[in-house]
Amino acid sequence: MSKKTFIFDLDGVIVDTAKYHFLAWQRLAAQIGIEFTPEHNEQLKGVSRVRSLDLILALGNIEATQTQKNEWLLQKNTEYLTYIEEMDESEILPGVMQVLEYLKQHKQNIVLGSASKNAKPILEKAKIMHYFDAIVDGNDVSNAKPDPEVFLQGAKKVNDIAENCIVFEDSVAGIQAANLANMISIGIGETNVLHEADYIFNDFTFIDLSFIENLINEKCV
Ligand code: B16
Ligand code: MG
Repeated sequence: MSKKTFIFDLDGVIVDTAKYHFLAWQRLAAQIGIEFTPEHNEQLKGVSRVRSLDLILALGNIEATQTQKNEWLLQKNTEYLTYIEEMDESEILPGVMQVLEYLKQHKQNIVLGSASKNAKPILEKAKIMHYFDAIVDGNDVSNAKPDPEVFLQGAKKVNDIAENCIVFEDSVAGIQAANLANMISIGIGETNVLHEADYIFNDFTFIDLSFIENLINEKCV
């Protein structure tokens, strides 16, 4: 069997932390006087913390000083971390473990490519840190998705070339980043949202292990 590099996004692919981001952003938005709905939250998927705040402030046409923004960012993250603190492996999304296990057994590279600066504590809480050969998160990159930097850094960390990498992503920006990196993109979510992906599955329970086996054995381009 050949060796490929499988890069996983975190929020929305491995765990459903979007609901916690939502609760924390919603409380902050309400405090500032902005209505923040689940639909708005959709637009923050895969988007960095700083950019997320800017998008929320734009909803309410609010301008703020950098000092004020930093305070709000800290407040949001402090609340978000209280939810993360309570997390455990039961919050791993259905079907993910089966794929991680298969890749590990078949000695494939497994890499994390996330925009989150909280990726490591989340992996620890979910008790799956040991599956990953490399981690690239929001602390490592300077250019957010759709810039391919996060995935290119991931490939580099395991000494692989981009054409040998497969990316699992739930956000449009993440799929675009994978495509720009010349990697195979697999969208996890809805077809009408992630239509730019090479393959799309509703969730990991729809991924057959024979599909993963074919990806592993597919020749590099
Ligand atoms: P943090 P991903 C992203 O993670 C989330 O989808 C996005 O909603 C969040 O704002 C971003 O991480 C930053 O998260 O505040 O924890 O640094 O999907 O790229 O794994
Ligand atoms: Mg995501």
